[in-house]
Amino acid sequence: MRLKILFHDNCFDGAASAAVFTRFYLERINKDATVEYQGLAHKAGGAAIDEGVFTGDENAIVDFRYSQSPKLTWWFDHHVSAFQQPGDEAHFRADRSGRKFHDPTRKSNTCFLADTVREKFGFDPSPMAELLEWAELIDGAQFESPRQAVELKEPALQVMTVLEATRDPEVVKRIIREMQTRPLEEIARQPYVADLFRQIYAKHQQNIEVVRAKAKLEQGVVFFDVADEGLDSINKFISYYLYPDAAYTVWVGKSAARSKVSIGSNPWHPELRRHDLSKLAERYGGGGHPVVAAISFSAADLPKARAAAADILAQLRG
Ligand SMILES: [Mn+2]
Repeated sequence: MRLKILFHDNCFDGAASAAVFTRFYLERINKDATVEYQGLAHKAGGAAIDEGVFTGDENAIVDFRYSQSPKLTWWFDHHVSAFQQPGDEAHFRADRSGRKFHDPTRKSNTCFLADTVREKFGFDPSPMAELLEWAELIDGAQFESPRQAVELKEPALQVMTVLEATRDPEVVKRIIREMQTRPLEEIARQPYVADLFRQIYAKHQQNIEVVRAKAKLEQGVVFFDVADEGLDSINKFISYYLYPDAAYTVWVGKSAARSKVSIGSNPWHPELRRHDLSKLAERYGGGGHPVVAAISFSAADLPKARAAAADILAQLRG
């Protein structure tokens, strides 16, 4: 029996969700299953998930949007924008399998999944308590301070950084396998993680300087455009490290594969929030959470990404 687990790629919550689901499945559903992993990334225009990814006898998606494919047998997500295709939500509501779950009020998909399979399938998630705590803290942006989120001293945050930055799917899969049994401190100490972290951290220090040079705070909103630098993923708290009193950040990035507009609110100043960023992003084909969202465009559509960012900036500053 082959189990395929599809998870939100380059994301601590996505990887931790995959680790918890694996342990649950092997303990409570089928201990003899062989497990394969594949990360899913958001595509331009919110395109449907390619049928070709469902290669298991059972297929699970965790921390990523819904699919109406009959091959999808398990689903757990907490994104507000989980239903992107016409008919997705009605299809989910009509599902009677008892194996598909959505709760957009949950901070982390990892804890949502763990709680759900504990209640419904008698899984004991307590050996994974450390992982659950960090997933909740990271995905809920419950860091003590911008300093904690940007200086990355805790092992869990080093693992998070490697997961977010690596383009090597084997690294992500190895971390998912190790998250099932090993403490995060032990994972962070291993050379394949520690060496990558050192490289990424050096780049991260450069990114802080790029943002410092480019970012402008006006009317409570930080804006910067690092598309020309070829950056499309940076630590999302740098702007609050530099501007602790900002309410929002809007930035434009670009990689070989895509152009991207990222929108976030300052987690340390929730009282300054006046917009639902998920709704704002949906107008341009993106999505996410009320407090943090993003819109992906093709690499060639950088001018469209810039126009969307300018539009959103005007709305947040207005
Ligand atoms: Mn998540």
